[in-house]
Formats: sequence, C-alpha cells, structure tokens
Amino acid sequence: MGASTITKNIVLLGHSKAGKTALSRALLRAAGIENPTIDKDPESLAHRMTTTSSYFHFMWQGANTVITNTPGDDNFLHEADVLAQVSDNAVLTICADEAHKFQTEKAARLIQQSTMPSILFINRMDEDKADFNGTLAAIRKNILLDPAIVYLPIGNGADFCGVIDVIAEKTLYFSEEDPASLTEGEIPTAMQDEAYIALEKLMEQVAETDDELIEELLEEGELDQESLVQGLKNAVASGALSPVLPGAAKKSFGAGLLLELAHSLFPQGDHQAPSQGCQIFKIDHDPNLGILYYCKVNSGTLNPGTLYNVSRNSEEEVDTFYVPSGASLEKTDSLTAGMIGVLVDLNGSAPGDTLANSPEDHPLAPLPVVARPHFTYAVAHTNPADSESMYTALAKIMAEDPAVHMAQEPKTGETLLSGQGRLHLEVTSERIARKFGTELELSLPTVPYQEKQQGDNQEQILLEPLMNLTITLPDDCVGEVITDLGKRRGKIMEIRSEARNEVIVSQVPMAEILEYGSALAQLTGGRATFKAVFSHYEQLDQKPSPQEKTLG
Ligand SMILES: Nc1nc2c(ncn2[C@@H]2O[C@H](COP(=O)(O)OP(=O)(O)OP(=O)(O)O)[C@@H](O)[C@H]2O)c(=O)[nH]1
Ligand SMILES: [Mg+2]
Repeated sequence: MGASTITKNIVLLGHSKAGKTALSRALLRAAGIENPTIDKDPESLAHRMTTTSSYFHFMWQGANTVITNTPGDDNFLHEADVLAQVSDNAVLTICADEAHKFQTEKAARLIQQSTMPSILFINRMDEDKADFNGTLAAIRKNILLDPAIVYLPIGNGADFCGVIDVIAEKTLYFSEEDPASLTEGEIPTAMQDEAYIALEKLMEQVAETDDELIEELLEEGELDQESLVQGLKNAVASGALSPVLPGAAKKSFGAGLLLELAHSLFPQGDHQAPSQGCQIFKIDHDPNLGILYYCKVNSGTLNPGTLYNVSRNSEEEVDTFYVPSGASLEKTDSLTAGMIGVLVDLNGSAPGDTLANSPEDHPLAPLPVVARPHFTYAVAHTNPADSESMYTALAKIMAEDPAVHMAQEPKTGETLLSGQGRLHLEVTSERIARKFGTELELSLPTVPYQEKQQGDNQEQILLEPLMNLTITLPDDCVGEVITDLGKRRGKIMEIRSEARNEVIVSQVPMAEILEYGSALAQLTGGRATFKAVFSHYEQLDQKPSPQEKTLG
C-alpha cells in the first residue's frame, strides 16, 4: 500500500446476480490490474455465485482503495450484513431490469441504519431489458435511500455507450478495451432537455439538505457548480443522498467513473467510529498461517507490537500485519484507517473485539447477532467411527461462520446442523471437506415420533411432534402462505401486524416443515423469516409415508 494514511473503504452490496463480482473485476481492471480473479474459493466457483466475501487493496490515481465483494444470495447474505456494519462506504449494485428485489431493500436498510455514504450503481445497462427510469421508479418506491441522478445513460441495451455528466454538462463515452478511459463529448441534442431537467432536480435535492443552499437556490434560481458539488459531498457524507451511476460491469462500463466518484464524494475515513483501533469481524483457518483474524481499521494508525484488546481488557503481541488482496496476503508495516487487515497468532481474541495500540481506546459495539436459522439438516460423518473429527471440524466452521448452528436431538440421537438455507449447509459441508478433510453426510432430520399404549387392549397409538411456527412476512404474501400452511396440516392461531409486516402464528406438524425454509423463500421471494419451536405431541392417525408429504 502507498504512503497515504487514508484508505477509501468501499463495500459492494446488492441482490444476487446484480453483478457485484463483475463490478469488482471491472474496478480492479480500471485500476490497472490485469485479469483479476474475484471469487477464487472452490465453493463460489462450483456454485457460480459468491459464497464468501473477498477483499482487494489497490491504488487508484495515488489513493489507497479497498473494495469488499459480498454475497447477494439469501443463503450467504448474513456475511454481507456483517460487512455492511464494518465498512465505511457502500456501492449498492442494482440490476437495471426494473424488478425490485428484497435483498436490495435489505442492503439499503443496512446502509440507511448506519448512515453510511452510498452510491447506487445501476448495472447491466447493456442488456435489452434494461430500463433505467423504471428501475429508478422501483428504487424510489421501495427503498429508503434517496437517489440523486448525477449521470444519465446514453443509449440502452446494445446501444448503451456512455453517460451524461449532469453537473459538468458534458458526455462521457466508455471504452471496452480501456476501462479507465473516458472520451468527452457534447450532450446529444435529443437529450439536452432531459439533462437540464436532471440538473434542476439535482439542485433541488441538494438544496433541500442545507438551509443556506435553499436560500441560494431561491434567490439565484440555481446553485453555482461549486456550491452544488460541495452540497452534494455533504449530502452523501451524511447519507441524505445516494448518487446514481448507470453502467455495465461486464464491459467495465462505468467502473473508472465509479472509482472517480467514490474518491471525490466519499468522505475520508469513518467519522463516526469512536475507536483508533481495529475491530475483528471474521476468522478463517489457513493451512499455513493458522487462524487468520480479519479486522477493519476505523481511524488512526495501528502499529505492530502490543495490541490491547479493549473489549476484554487483555493484551496481544502481534509482529506482522497482512492485507488481503484477492487470493494473496501481503505483509504491511502498519494498518491505517479504512484498511482491512489480517492478524495471526492471537490468543483469546474473537470476532467483535476491538484491538488498539492504546489501552485507553474505546471498544466498538459488538457485531450484530446474525439471522436466525432457516434450514436444518441431520449431519453425520461418512465414517461413523470418526465422529470425533466431525465435531472438531464443526467447531472450527462455526467459529468462521456464526450463522451455522449445531444441536443434538436426544429423541433421535441425531446431530442437527442449522443455517440460512439448504445451499448454505451444503456449501458448509463442502468447505469442511476441503479445509479439514472431513467428509460429512447431510440428510433431512428424522421426525421423532412416539408410541404410546392406551385403552383396555393396550393399543399402541402414534404421536407426532407439533411445532409453534411464527412467520414474519409482507402482507402481499399472507394469502399464499396461509393456503400453503393448510396443505401442511397447519392450524392458524393468530395473525397480527407488526411494524411494516404481518405475523402469522401457527401450529404445524414437524414432519410437514422439514424443508420449510426453502418453501417459504420460494413463496415470498425471500422476504419472510420464521421461527419454529417444539410445542407438544399429538395423536397421529397414520404415520405419513414420505411421498405423501408436501415437500418444499
Ligand atoms: N450483460 C451483462 N451481464 C452482466 C453484467 N454484470 C454482470 N453480468 C452477468 O450477470 C451474472 C451475475 O453476475 P455476478 O457478477 O456474478 O453477480 P453477483 O452480484 O456477484 O451475484 P452473487 O455473487 O450471486 O451475489 C453473470 O453471468 C455476469 O456475467 C453486465 O453489466 N452486463
Ligand atoms: Mg458475486
């Protein structure tokens, strides 16, 4: 890394297939890095989606930059949640196909809650179905961030070739060969009105965030360029406005401009962080270096030597700092504000802890509790004699991924593994095999039916477990979910409104909801959460054969 002490730390968030991985690649190409690999882990490659975050430190026109690529799929979204908490700035990547996705809403909420500065990158503008205005209408309707159009697209689909810089009142054409190059031109005559209307609207939006600017706008009828740019910077820094940039990551269109925009608009460092230290947010087991502790530096500079764990009042001796850059770890002399560092050889520090050079530093708030589990598998070692190694491997993976939970079911003797979804657990098992050489078998849990003798002739009756199932969901899905619960022999106990959602409280036989996580995600487009807790046993007329069950 260069000598500059400030690093612009940018996390890429957004729904699955929005193009975050493609955008990460385009940003690195725009910074002059040839053929960058983004999702290098075998699980992401095998499933053709990002299953874990990756970090890239690089220089952009003399300025330190770090970008984090996060997963967008529901199965791995909990990692994006954590990165949204620790990062300084966000680029919310949205596909220009107009369709609103729940994950966009969720990411926008995280950005808004932390008042983190953000840019909205409207991606895939090169596709026939791209609809910039329709997508913006969906954004305005569904998410809490206030989009400010600073660039308008020129052309759509195959004709998308550049943008109008609304503030500078000029056109910038992209180049597929050189992602960093932009050719300037005049605003096409047919778009002059649209560009002028966008400029007026931008002036109004910026003025609304600052009383002095409102006065200037009322008196002069416009804002001069300097006031507009400074007002926009302030509005972005406070989270009041999110500039919009259309692009096509696959062609690297807009990547250079995005870096330029990020460096000119995103503030220096995280002003809200009360700590000069770094916060550990994740651990990873490395075959050579042991446990890697990923941490984010909030402000100031961290030097090797004694680090104080101010969350636990303990000390760590750390000789070497690393920074992750894609697949490799590079040694660095010090860690400065904005950087993501990797520490090794720690004793007794854990994710959420703050480490600092001074024992007087302030611990940061612990990281949020990850989402509640949505899917459960029974897990066993392929070789039953080796169950000890299974527990060791599971303990290690749970330390890496706090969204994986393990429990014992005494009635069936099974070990249960819970997570965000079927794919989350399957990928977890693949990761365990690769990293720890432990082969696991996943299967749906056995329903713990009970037999009871009853009556004069001591007839045996069968009892089945019932679960209290509480579902939180948007109101437009309630009908479908209730119909589905009926098919699962569910009894509705209560329906109530809570904040912007509806809550359905029901009782459903456990046998009917073994795969409910996937079923509910399908019914609601991933917009619902649920909690299933054992309630009681009830008599069952006939044990259902697996074929009879409604499978999710
Ligand atoms: N035509 C076109 N395709 C794109 C563009 N950006 C991404 N894609 C394609 O869209 C698909 C998804 O892109 P990714 O970059 O993997 O999306 P992602 O947001 O990282 O997805 P997750 O990792 O699952 O969250 C891939 O097939 C990309 O090649 C674009 O600008 N134009
Ligand atoms: Mg990806």
